[in-house]
Amino acid sequence: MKQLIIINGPNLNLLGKREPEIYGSQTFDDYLNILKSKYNKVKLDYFQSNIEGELINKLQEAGFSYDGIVLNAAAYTHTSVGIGDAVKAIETPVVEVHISNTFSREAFRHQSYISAHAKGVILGFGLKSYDLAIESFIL
Ligand code: CA2
Repeated sequence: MKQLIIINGPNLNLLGKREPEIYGSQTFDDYLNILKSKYNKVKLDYFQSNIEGELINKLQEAGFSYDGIVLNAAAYTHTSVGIGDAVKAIETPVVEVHISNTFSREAFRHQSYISAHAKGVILGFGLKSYDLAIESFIL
């Protein structure tokens, strides 16, 4: 059985509770249950933190044992050399995911410190971006 982990960055714990016009009205916990039943042949773990160092620790911990990492580093995508370095350093392939189309938003969201080290990038499909990332690991 493939082992995947979704790692979500800062403020994604507010999904479904704030800014539904951008990020939708579903909480991530509800969506995670849908993902788990849809991809029941996969062992799907989940980690969320608002703290950069905790995200780096989790990438290092998961990055030598899991088959794939689905990473939405949220705002740290655009600022964190440390998270980019961690993605580069680990062995497990990382698919970078964003709910919104970051290229149709402010210019500062066009920069990613992760993309160059990711296996691929999926963005702009709402929460479906996570489905597509999981599928990229199982197809
Ligand atoms: O579109 C995405 O998935 C983002 O990674 C989301 C980040 C944003 O900084 C990136 O540019 C694009 C923001 C996540 C914040 O999520 C919230 C959810 C509900 C309410 C407020 C924030």
